[in-house]
Amino acid sequence: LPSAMIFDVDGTLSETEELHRQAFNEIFAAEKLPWHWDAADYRRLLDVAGGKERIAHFLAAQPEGADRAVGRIAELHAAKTARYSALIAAGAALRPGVERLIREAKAAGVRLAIATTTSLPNVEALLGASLGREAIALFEVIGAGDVVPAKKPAPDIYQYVLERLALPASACVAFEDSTNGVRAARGAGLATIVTQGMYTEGDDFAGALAVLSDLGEPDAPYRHLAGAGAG
Ligand code: XBP
Ligand code: MG
Repeated sequence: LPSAMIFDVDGTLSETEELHRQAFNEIFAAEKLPWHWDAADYRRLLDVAGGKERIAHFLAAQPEGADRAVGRIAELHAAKTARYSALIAAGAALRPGVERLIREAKAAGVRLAIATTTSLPNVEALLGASLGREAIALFEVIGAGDVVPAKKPAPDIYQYVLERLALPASACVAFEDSTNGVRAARGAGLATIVTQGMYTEGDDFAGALAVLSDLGEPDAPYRHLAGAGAG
């Protein structure tokens, strides 16, 4: 067993990106900003990790209107975080197998941590809504949001978490869902297991230890293999 498991949040613990997208769009509408990100737009925008960085990247490509928002990115993003946390609190499900892995790992003495680009209130809202507030304490280290200036694919957030765990990368395993996430974890020297998600299926996961559809559930071990033998 590894000494610690380090989990990404968005796309890995839960399919949260549709709620992030909804929260961004609701804030644009509330502020009368003429933008709406559809799913295809958002898939491209996910190349830039971090909500503030994503808005800035988007604004830089707008032919007009961006000047109304460019000085307000932090304010717009704070409103988006508040909206997203409320959406998550109203209902959030973990991906298959996540709760079982977390609980079995903890029971076996494996230390648990989080390395995410998203903001801490969002992590707490997700864990609280899915596992209960007390589950936040299952994670010994939560590296989130702006605690490191360079977001994924930079390795900084994983290095931050490893330092606080006081463990070498070789003693840990990372769980990720995206190209940026794998690059960050691999950049920190971590073996990385990928569970592909709705926005990341088929992406480049070069260097990953394994690429899975999900972490499975013991009562449905062959579910995602349906059709695998065809052809
Ligand atoms: C997820 C992200 C996050 C969320 C938005 O990346 O890129 O930016 O989409 O979160 P990862 P914030 O799963 O690789 O950490 O708006 O709170 O930044
Ligand atoms: Mg992710």
